[in-house]
Amino acid sequence: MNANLFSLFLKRFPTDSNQACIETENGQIFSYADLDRYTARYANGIKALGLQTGDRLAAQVDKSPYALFIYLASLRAGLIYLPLNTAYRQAEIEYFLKDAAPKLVLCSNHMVASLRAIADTQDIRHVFTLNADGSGTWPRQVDKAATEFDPVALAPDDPAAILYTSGTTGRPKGAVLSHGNLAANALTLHQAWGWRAGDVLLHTLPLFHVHGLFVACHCALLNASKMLFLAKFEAAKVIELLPRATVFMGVPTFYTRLLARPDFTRATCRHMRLFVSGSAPLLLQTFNDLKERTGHAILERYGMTETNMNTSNPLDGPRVPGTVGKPLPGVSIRTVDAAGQDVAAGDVGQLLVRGPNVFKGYWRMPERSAEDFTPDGYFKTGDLVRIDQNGYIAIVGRDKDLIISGGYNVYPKEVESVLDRVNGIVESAVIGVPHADFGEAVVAVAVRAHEHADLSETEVIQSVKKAIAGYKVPKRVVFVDELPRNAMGKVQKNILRDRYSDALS
Ligand code: MCA
Ligand code: AMP
Repeated sequence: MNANLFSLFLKRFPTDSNQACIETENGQIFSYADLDRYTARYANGIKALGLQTGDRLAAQVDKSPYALFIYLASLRAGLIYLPLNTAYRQAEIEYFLKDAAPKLVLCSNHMVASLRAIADTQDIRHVFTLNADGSGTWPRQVDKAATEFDPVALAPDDPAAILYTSGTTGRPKGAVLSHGNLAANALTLHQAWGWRAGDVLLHTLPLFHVHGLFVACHCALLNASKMLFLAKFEAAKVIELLPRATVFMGVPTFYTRLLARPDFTRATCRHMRLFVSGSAPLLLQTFNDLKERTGHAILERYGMTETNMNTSNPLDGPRVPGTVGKPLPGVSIRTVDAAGQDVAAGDVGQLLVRGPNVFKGYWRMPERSAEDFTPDGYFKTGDLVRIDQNGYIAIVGRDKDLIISGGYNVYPKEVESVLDRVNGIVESAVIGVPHADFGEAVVAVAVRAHEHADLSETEVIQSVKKAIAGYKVPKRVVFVDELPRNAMGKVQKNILRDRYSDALS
């Protein structure tokens, strides 16, 4: 049997393939037959360039049906897909392309100059544009390609995608997800969340991370459902479209933004079956407010780039706020102390996970891959959890220096390295502080050199903005004479977090 994930989607196509697969905000409809034709054409185009199974295809494209089609075509052609956040700046992209060495790069028109410049230095021969309106050099390139293409025969362990996630070192690692990983998780979620005939997904997440690309799209495709596509989350548009949807997925910021609007009501949600939240902690208040306003209990689940989804609150049965539910079918967990010993029931420990959803390692980093697994094959999540007597898991902290801002992960080390290169800054510490909209947001505490005592907050922010994606840029920079350190010389970030906890309120 062909383990190519695209074959699984093909099998689940609706009997009438003229049924709608995607409806865009301007009312354009793409059927499942269109999906088949576009992805076949793209896959033929990929092959015509001479690309082979296992070659990488990088895409930094604005969200649109075509962006989804290029991912699906990459699966179909047996390539490894490398989705890139559209907010990434040149230096970030340079690292990913160098590390993953793609043979083909697709991007939106407004990014092509910088991507071409990078591609030239890295000997990447094929750079094409693919815009959200369907224009670009790629559509022209594949215009005459055939609309049939047999999915390349693959084994379950064959890689489907590389998604970069940063680390404590600040050096991003490419998590390699296999066709088997993605298929297993998609089938599990489809079942666990009770997808049924007639479900319509309102899709407002970006298409370059696990949540929007895999969790949301895979479930809908397995269900032969229609997706209402918004190019990005906008509360007013979501409220307009919700009456036509039954399923919605988002990060907690989406829910707080919806609740901030009086026109988000029980009537808006009259056909809704399921609201899913993840990627960041959902506040009890948000859960309760949505329940009161609409009658719906948000279903919170928990996952990681390396593992896709590990746990979920139940579809039937109590959804317990402040918890991420129980392990999904097929997922085994352990909770261990710093020495790797299992902790007693009810105690806090690091969560370890094992299952068909869990990746096998990082791209070309065997040493990091080995470090992050136990000898018996459990992946160390770095999340600290407590499990209650009913088996519900609460994430109580993180054994990793990570800020989650509006559902995007920011690794302080990466931002500190950029800050420390700003002329006039001697050293810095980056922390996450509470933020009403983003849950947590980035704040930098920095020490200026004496001769640069007039360096301003605005200048620092402008300078950092040139180097990294906007969501990683500190919302505030506070200057201090020195950073608090412990006896070992380590910066005491807990003191800074306490001191600046209301910096953004
Ligand atoms: C945008 N900005 C942000 C963020 N997003 N700042 C901090 N945190 C953010 N999340 C900044 C921009 O740099 C810009 O700054 C200004 O806000 C306005 O940008 P804009 O794009 O207009 O913002 P927005 O449209 O309001 O975006 C907010 C958003 C978006 C809709 C919440 O961040 C979003 O879609 N988040 C979802 C992320 C996601 O998909 N996460 C899943 C990861 P300036 O004005 O200074 O230039 S997958 C995952 O984590 C795992 C595996 C899992 O479990 O799901
Ligand atoms: P990523 O780098 O995008 O894979 O981020 C994964 C991390 O996001 C996890 O290790 C958790 O720390 C966090 N995360 C994901 N879902 C949740 C959730 N529902 N509640 C709290 N944290 C979450």
